[in-house]
Amino acid sequence: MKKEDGKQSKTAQLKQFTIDPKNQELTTRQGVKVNDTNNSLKAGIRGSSLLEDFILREKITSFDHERIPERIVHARGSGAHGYFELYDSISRYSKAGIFTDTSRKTPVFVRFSTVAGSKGSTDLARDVRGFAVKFYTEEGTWDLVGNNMPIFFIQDAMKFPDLIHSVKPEPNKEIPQAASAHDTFYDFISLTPETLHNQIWLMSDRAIPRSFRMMEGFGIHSYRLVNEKGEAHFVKFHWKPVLGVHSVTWDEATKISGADSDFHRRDLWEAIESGQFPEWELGVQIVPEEDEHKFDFDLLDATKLIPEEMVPVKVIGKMTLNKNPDNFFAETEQVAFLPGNIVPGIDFTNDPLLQGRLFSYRDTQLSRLGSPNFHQIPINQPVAKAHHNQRDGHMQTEIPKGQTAYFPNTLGGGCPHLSKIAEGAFSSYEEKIDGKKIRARSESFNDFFSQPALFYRSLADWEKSHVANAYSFELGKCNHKHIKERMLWMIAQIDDELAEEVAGNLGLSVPEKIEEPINQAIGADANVADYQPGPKKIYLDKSTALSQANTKFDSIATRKIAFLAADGFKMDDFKQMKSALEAENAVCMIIAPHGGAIKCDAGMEHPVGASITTTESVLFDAIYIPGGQSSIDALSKTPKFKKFINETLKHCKAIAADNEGEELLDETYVKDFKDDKAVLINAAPDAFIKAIGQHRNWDRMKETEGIPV
Ligand code: HDD
Repeated sequence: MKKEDGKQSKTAQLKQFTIDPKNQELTTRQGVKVNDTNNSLKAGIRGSSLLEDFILREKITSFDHERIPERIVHARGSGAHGYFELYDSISRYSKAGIFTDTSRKTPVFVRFSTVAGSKGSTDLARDVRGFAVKFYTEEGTWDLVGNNMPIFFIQDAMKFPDLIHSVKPEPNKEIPQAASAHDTFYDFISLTPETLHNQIWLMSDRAIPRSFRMMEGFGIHSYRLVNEKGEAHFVKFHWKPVLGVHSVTWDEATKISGADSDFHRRDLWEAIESGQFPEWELGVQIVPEEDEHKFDFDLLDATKLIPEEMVPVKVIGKMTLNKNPDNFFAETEQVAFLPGNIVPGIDFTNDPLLQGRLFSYRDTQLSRLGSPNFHQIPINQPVAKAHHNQRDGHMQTEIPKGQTAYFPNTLGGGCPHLSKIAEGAFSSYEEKIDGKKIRARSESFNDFFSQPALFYRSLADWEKSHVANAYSFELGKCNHKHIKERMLWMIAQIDDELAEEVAGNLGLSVPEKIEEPINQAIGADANVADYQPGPKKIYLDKSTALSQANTKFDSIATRKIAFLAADGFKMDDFKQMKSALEAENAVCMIIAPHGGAIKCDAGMEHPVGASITTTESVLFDAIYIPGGQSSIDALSKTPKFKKFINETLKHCKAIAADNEGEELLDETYVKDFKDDKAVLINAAPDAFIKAIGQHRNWDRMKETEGIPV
C-alpha cells in the first residue's frame, strides 16, 4: 500500500477545514445560538424591521456577497480529487520527486472546463475543454494546466485577449453564449492563420466529448525536464484516458444541452460516486536539447504538436480520480491553477505563449479570489511546508510568529533560511541566451497550414464528414460574406474538397485568392511579406494518434443502457442482459411509459429509472428491449419510444432486442437496418457488449442522415 505523498496528506489537511453541520445547533457566524431564522425582529408584530437585528443583517450581508467574479475563461467547470502514481522512475530526465519516487501516491485535484461559456452555460458547447491538474508534491505544488487538444490557437500570449474577445459573446448584444459560431470569432480567425490548427480541432469531434473521462489531456507547451546533473530535455505531457477517446455527435450535443446541460458534470460525479474511478495514464514525449532544431516546426510554437510517429509517447504513470469535492465553491470554484507553479526537476521554455501565461494566472487570481493570500485557501494550500516573508494582505488566515519578515536577518536567527540546490532548492535551468531584445515573431513560427492538413488527412471518413458539417454550421451562423469567404480560402489551404463541400453548404464559392494580407497578426512596422504563411509541407502522411478511430474500444464500463420496458416485460430476457452488462460495469436503467415501478411477467416489481416523458435518448449509449407482448404493446402506444429508438439509430448507437422486442423495432426505421452490426436481435449479450464497446457504428451514418428526428 503506497502512502499518500506529502509531509501531511492532502486529505488530512483538508479535513482540518471541513465542517459538518450534522447534530449541530444553528448559530450566527460568532457562534451565538439562534432560535428563529425565519422572522426578522420587528417593532410590533406588524411593524417595520429593526436595524438592530444583527441576525438578519448578518444573514443578508453574507448572502449579498456570496458571488465572486467567474473566471474570465474556463468559467464553467467541474473538479475532483485523486492521486498520481509513477510506474517507473525517469530520473535520467528529471530529478522531480514525482518523477523519481515510485513509492509515492501524490494527491491531485483536477478541474475540467469549457472555455468560452459562462459559469452556468451548457457542458455540451462546441469548445476546447480545459484539463488542469494540481499535483500536491512533497517538494511543492506543480500545476499542469492543459487542454484536451494538443495545440493552441495563438503563438504569443500578447494575442490572448484578442482571441478571447473574439469568441466571447459580442460586446454590443452579449450574444451568443458559449458558442464560437459567430462573426467576431471568424473575423479574427480568418485574419490570423496561426489559429487554423486549433480551429480545425475545434471543428472535430474532440470539441464535443462523450465525457470528461473519455478525453485526452495535453500540457501543450514544450516544457523542460531537468535531472540531478542539471541536464535538460524538452518534454510534452499527454494524458491518455483508460476508457479511450469518445465523442457525441453535434445533433446529440445540441439536444443534450436541452435535456441535461450538466451532462458532463453529472457523469463525472456519478462515476466517482459509484466507484468507477476515472483514470488517465501520463505520457511524455522527450526531445534532447541538441535535437531542438531537427523538426520541420519550432518546438517553442504552441500551435504545433510533435506527431507520435516522430517522437513516441512514453507512458510513465497513472492518475485516478476517486473523490468528489465536499463543497463546489470552496474547492472547485476557489481552486487556483498557475502554470508558474513548478517544482525542482521541471522548468519552462521560451515558448512566448507559456511565458505570458506565467504572468496572467497569478494576476487573475488576485481579482477572482481577492487577495495574494489565495494560497491559504485549503484547496490551494501546498502539502509541502511553506515559510516565507510575504506578509499581510486581505484575508490573512495564518499567524506568522516572530519579529522579522525580511531576509537576511539576525533577529529571527536567519530564518526562514535558504536551502542549497543539492538539498532540494529550486534553481532555474541555465539556458544560454544570445540575441537582441526584439518585438517580433520568429520566422520558424510561420508554417500555419502543414499541421491542420496533417490532422485532417489523419481522420477517418466519418470524422472528416463531421468536420465539414461543423464548418458549415459555424460559418452558416456568420452574417458577413467576406468573413465566410476568407474562411473558405483558409479551409482550402487544409483541403480543397473540404472547402468545396463547405462552400456548397454555404451557397458560396471558394475564392482563388483573397485581397487583404492574410496574416494580420503582425505589427504595423513589420514587412508584411515576411510574415505570410510558409508553403504547406508534408513531413508525415498521417498520424494514427490524431484519429478517434484508433482509440480504445475495449470497455463498456459506465456506459448507460436504456432498457425500454412496460408492465409484463419478459424477466428472463431482462435478467440475462442486465447481469451481463452489469458484470462489465455498465449502468442499466428502465425507461417506462410512467414513473414509479413496473411489473415483469413473473409478477415482480422493478423500479423505473425514468419515465419516457422526463428523459431523452441522447442521454444513453445504447438501448435494449426485452420481450413480453403486453410490454411491447404498451411501448408501441407511446410515440416517444419510437422517436427514442429512431434517434438512437441515427446516432449510430447499439440497439438490441429480444423476442417480441423485435416488433417494436419493426415500427421504427430500425426495420431497414437488421443487418447492421450494431443492431442485435435475439443475439447473445456478448455481441451487444462488443457493439457498445465500439462506441458507435459509423458505417450507418450516411444512410441514417435522412431519418427525421
Ligand atoms: Fe489559460 C484559465 C488552459 C493560454 C489566461 N487556462 C485556464 C484554465 C485552463 C487553461 C485549463 C482553467 C483553469 C481552472 O480550471 O481553473 N490556457 C490554457 C491553455 C493555454 C492557455 C492550455 C495554452 C496552451 N491562458 C492562456 C493564455 C493566457 C491565459 C495565453 C493569457 C495570457 N487562463 C488564463 C486566465 C485564466 C485561465 C485568464 C482564467 C481563470 C484562471 O486563469 O485561473 O488567467
